[in-house]
Amino acid sequence: MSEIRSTEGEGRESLPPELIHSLHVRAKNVRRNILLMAKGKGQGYVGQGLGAADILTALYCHEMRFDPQLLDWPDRDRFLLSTGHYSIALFAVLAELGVIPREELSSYGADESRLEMSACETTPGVEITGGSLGHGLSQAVGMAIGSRLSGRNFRVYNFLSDGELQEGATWEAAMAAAHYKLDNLVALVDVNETQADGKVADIMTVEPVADKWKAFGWYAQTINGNSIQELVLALSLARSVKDSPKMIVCHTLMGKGVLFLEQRQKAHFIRVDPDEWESALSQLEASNP
Ligand SMILES: Cc1ncc(C[n+]2csc(CCOP(=O)(O)OP(=O)(O)O)c2C)c(N)n1
Ligand SMILES: [Mg+2]
Repeated sequence: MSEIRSTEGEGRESLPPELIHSLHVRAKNVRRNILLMAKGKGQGYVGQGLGAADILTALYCHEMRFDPQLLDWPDRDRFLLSTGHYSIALFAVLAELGVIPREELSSYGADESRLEMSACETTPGVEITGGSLGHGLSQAVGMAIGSRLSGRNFRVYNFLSDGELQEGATWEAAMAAAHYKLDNLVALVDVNETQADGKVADIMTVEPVADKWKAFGWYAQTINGNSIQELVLALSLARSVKDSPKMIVCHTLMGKGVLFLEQRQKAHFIRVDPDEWESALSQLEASNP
């Protein structure tokens, strides 16, 4: 049932240009929110946020059944952020959708702020408390089974990172998801080739990522996670595949959209001077669209 493929170049013409344009505009807004958050305290997981902005935009602004006015709607699709330190990206898209007030963004990472550097489920719109890596997929499996048993049929999306694939619990959950044929479960892994202490390939390689998921009985696709077109197509295909859980392996560039952050060698945690956040914002504004 599982298959490895790339959607690159396929079917782009079948996607309405206005849809792609509107999602590009949204993704840029999300990136702006990320920079405004980082500017507040002068630091944060900005590289991850900018790298994952297109993934969260495609999910929240297009694919997921999610109503920002009805956060407790029982039939909503669930987005589970395993990687709590990517909270900056989640808050940015929630702010774009009006769930989090824009004025609050600058409090990211500050004492008493709801916008913690590792996401907590007490913040509106956040489904699980992340931070301790390797637990999100197990929770996603439980929720996907719960969706089936309750007859609600919501979908569950789990966002993982490549460093997180080194956690053994992830693979126990992967086995269970395939065993129960959880076709309402879609996982996306951000392969940015980096973890806290350096390059994933140097510390403990996780490649070949898609082959591993295929071997575990998942339907696997590999795409450019900074291409809105590829994300929209891959999510649509994942939705249509039956009888197995689905993995989308997303290759992304840390710092995407801000040249000097894209070129940074150590990007796991970024701390720069206040005037540099201003130039980051200017670089973003100058970029397309
Ligand atoms: C169980 C657990 N072990 C260690 C950590 C510390 N930690 C936080 S982020 C991180 C890096 C994980 O890799 P990845 O998410 O790919 O890093 P990034 O791409 O964000 O640089 C680690 C080891 C943690 N949060 N949880
Ligand atoms: Mg990584």
